[in-house]
Amino acid sequence: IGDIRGIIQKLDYLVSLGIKYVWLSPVYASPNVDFGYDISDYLSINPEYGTMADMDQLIKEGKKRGIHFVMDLVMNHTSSEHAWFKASLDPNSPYRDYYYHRPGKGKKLPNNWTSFFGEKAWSKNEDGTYYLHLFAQNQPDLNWDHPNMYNEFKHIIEFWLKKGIAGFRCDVVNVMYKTSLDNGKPRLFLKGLEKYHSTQKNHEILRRIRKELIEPYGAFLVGETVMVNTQQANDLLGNESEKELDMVFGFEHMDADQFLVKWFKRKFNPDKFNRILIQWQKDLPWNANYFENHDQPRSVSRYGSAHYHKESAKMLSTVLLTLKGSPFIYQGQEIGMTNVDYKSLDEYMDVETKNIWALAKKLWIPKFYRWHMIKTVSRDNARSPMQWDSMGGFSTGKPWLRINHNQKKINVAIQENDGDSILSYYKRLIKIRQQHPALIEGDFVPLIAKKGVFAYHRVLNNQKILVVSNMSTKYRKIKLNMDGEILLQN
Ligand code: TEU
Repeated sequence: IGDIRGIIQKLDYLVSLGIKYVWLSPVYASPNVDFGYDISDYLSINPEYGTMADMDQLIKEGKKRGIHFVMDLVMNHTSSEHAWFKASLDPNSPYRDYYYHRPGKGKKLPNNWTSFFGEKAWSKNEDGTYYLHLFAQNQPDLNWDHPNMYNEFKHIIEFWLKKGIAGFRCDVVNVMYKTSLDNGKPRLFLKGLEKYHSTQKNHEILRRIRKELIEPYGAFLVGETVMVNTQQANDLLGNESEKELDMVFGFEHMDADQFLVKWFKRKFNPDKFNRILIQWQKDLPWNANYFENHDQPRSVSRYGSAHYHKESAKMLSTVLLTLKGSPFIYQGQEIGMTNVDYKSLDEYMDVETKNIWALAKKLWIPKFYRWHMIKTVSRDNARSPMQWDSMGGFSTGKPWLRINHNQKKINVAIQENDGDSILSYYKRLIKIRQQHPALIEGDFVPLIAKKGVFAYHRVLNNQKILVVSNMSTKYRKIKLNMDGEILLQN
């Protein structure tokens, strides 16, 4: 499954790649309904992954090698197995209002909200009342109006910062505070959104966390901010006197290959993708740049071409690592791992994938199209195990999710011995980035975003770096002044 001792074993690999920070998806105790995003105890490690002693050792071994850890912090919801939730099932418990328990309205649910995973946002308690969950049924939402909530998380945040972690990636951080539980306006999906999306109180909570808990430790926060434009993203960064997050993960560029919702894919539109990237580059002082994470399909399958697997993986990495901001590389991206080749629904583990399959069936979406949706969009595309070598590379045991059959061709062992591999390219690119201040602090000056060609300068004092990429599958001619030295090409 890839446990903490396994990460310790691979720290030197991360060093060879040039990695400085590692964001761990949640490793806390969890029944794993949503693979760690349903936390049952924030102060302990999931025994499947190891012990707290392993975690301490990981942090220590990382430090020796100049690698810092970022923990995932889920403040919007807990697991329904968390002690708070279990206690809250008793109406007289002091924990009752840690969550939103409400009676139904006659035969109806307390309101018309729908969840991120396509279901109704309420589920029934044994006593006939309902509880709110914006994600899976086993992920009840916390009530941030409760006077204890801040202190509960203060305790958790300080516990981890004292261990020496560098900061937090904050899960769905702009939907935590609900202004009311009134019915939401008519919307195709996520009914109720306007009652909790980036609310004023949410900003206040984040500013307080930042000032009182994060700043004293010199730590940082990168927020997963759902459905924000650049204006709203900037608001979540705050300003000099009242800072909030250090960086945000926006989603707008993830829309360049979809209609309305992610489950309806259309042909990738590179010009749209690049225009959105340009806008975020211009409007934000610093970006959290990513093309992949544990919720998104693999970028080389999504934006690249199977015919030009190697070239497109290298091209995408070049853009990712030369935009202004902090580049986030998702495990396996550095070897060009692709979407998985699962053949039937039972090979998938993801709760969202299963919910959407069921919902699509209810909506009479034909099976061939449901299958197409899952194949191209399922989060398990990114979650199949890291391809260390042609055997899988973990152990002789059965992995929690099947390894992609292309592991024989795409794996670390092969690429480490090939100077022309995607992995070798990443290594060179990261070095170049570290050696050229223009690629870090330099201004971003867009030049072309047309017909799949993306070109820009990064400029600092008299250092000027030109980045040109071709996201189409055709030859393209461009007119640009290109005198100078070639740093890297694919
Ligand atoms: O994701 C929240 C989110 O809005 C989406 O990216 C989501 O995963 C889904 O794809 C919406 O269709 C975060 C985590 O990254 C995700 O893994 C968790 O499942 C979710 O929050 C709940 O904690």
